Amino acid sequence: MPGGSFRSAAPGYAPGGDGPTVNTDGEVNTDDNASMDDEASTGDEASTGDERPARAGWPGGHGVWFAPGRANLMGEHTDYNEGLVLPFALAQGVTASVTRRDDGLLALRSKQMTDDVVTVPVSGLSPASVRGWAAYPAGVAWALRSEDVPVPGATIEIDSDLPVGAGVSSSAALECSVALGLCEISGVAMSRRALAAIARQAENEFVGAPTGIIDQHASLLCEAGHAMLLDCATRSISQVPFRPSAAGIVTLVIDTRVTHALVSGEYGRRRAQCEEAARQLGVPFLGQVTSVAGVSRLDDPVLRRRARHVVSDSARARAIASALDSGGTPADIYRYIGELLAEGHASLRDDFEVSWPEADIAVDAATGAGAYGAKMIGGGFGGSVLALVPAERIAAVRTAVTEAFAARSATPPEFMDATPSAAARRLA
Ligand code: GAF
Repeated sequence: MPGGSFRSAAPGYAPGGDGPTVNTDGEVNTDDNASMDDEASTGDEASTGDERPARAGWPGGHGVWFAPGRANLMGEHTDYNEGLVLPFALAQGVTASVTRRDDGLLALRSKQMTDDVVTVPVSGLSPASVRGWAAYPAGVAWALRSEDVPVPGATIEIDSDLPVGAGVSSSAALECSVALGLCEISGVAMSRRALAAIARQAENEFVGAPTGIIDQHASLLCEAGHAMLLDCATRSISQVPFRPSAAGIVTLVIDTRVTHALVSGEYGRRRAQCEEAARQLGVPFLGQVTSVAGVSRLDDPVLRRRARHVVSDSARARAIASALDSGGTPADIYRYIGELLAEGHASLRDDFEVSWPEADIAVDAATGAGAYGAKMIGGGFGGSVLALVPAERIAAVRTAVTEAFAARSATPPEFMDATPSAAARRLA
């Protein structure tokens, strides 16, 4: 098969196969591009080629930080199962303008929520003490303080070009932009991995959404022109070259306009089912099951399907990373990845049961109009679909999806180019 070595990694779903090398120390190690220096900390030294040194503390007390959203090529609901994920950062994201203040107050404003200005004393923050969008930045301040970071008062002004509840990780982008800013005005340098943990802690414990680690890691650690294979058990990262536009391919996000909420019960129920499946299989996490055959011992058909999704999606993530790293012919590689996207979507729809009608419509319409493949991204029950589309089919795909939605009287979808972009950074 032309460019065919990557195919060997896919069938059989055996994580641990011949994917890109993963360094167990958690360092990036696979390709010719500079890796994210995890010890370089919070500021402007991200993967953008900006060589200025990290600053632990900024006497000026004001700055602007940007953190991107993400799309996930493969590995949905595998993060909290300690499996593999393969996200890439978007060009779109959240900007946080952070100004230190001396009165101990945290004032939170958003250009997208102008009627919801929140002002709270930083010292009075406790889980669930702030609700709505402001809980995310407030939660970050709380989580930093719980790690003994002396977060002062601050005025934080948010702007975003990410749709909320669309499965592109607007919450993590909000958390991560604020985390970078608060750390720096507090005079503390933290590694990006530590910041990802802080941001996740804010989401889990302050907001109350029982999410995994993919979104915060993607926002803080992805690299431009790459997808990031993250082993959620070891936290090892491999940056895999991913430049679809160089191969004449568009990565298109189709926002189905059905919004989701991760604090709602279904996400937590899936997580509990996975934990129960792992318990019955005698492993701490499903990510430790290395082949789909390994889940057949589960008697309960629902638990068996949930586990099969987790194991097979991890394997697909590794297979896609291997394909991208294979040096094969781009058309072959992307056609193959498209097949895996289709498999991944079917698995999320039928085994994990987190898809929703508009996502299935978008996947079918996009594929029917010439996309190599498409799948839902994010937690499910609403949000977006990611499609890999040959550039010459992009207009046809958009039209087909729009018409399919109109035929079912669904809210018209919105489209977003998903260009693999750089991680969070200081803008000013
Ligand atoms: C959401 C969660 F926040 C992630 O942790 C992850 O589980 C994802 O859904 C599904 O892959 O984005």
